[in-house]
Amino acid sequence: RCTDVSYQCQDGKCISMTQYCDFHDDCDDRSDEINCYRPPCNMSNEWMCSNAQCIAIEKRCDLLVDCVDSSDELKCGDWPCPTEFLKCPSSFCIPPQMVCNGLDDCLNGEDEIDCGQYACMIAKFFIIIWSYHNQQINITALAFTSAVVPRYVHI
Ligand SMILES: [Ca+2]
Ligand SMILES: [Ca+2]
Ligand SMILES: [Ca+2]
Repeated sequence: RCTDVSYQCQDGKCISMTQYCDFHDDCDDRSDEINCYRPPCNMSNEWMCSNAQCIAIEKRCDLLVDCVDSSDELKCGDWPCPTEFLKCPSSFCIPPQMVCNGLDDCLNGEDEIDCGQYACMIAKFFIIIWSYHNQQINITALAFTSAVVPRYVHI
């Protein structure tokens, strides 16, 4: 009854083949998500969602929903962040570019506390800008300048 490019649910409904085993329930009886082959996640750089979907490990607790079932953003309190990421107290992991960027990303803005920014000239027209947060240094920009920047300046 379904066309060649569609999948027939056990109750007879036709869905697109692209909806078969895509982690969303498309058949009313959910038969498109039963008996799917789910390859195991690569545990060295992936995390397995509750629905067996694999996502990159940095996407766990990063405030954006990546698992279809949202399980990557649940139970973040004890999740240790990857190196480079800042852990908000008992909460999410903040990527380095969001630390000390002037916007509160942790619930109480802990990622914007104890920040500093420095610049130094590396060539006649280039300056490098970096920031620190609790002694963790992040290079934030390599900028073009015509201004005279002393070798090392707090900005
Ligand atoms: Ca589906
Ligand atoms: Ca996520
Ligand atoms: Ca921030």
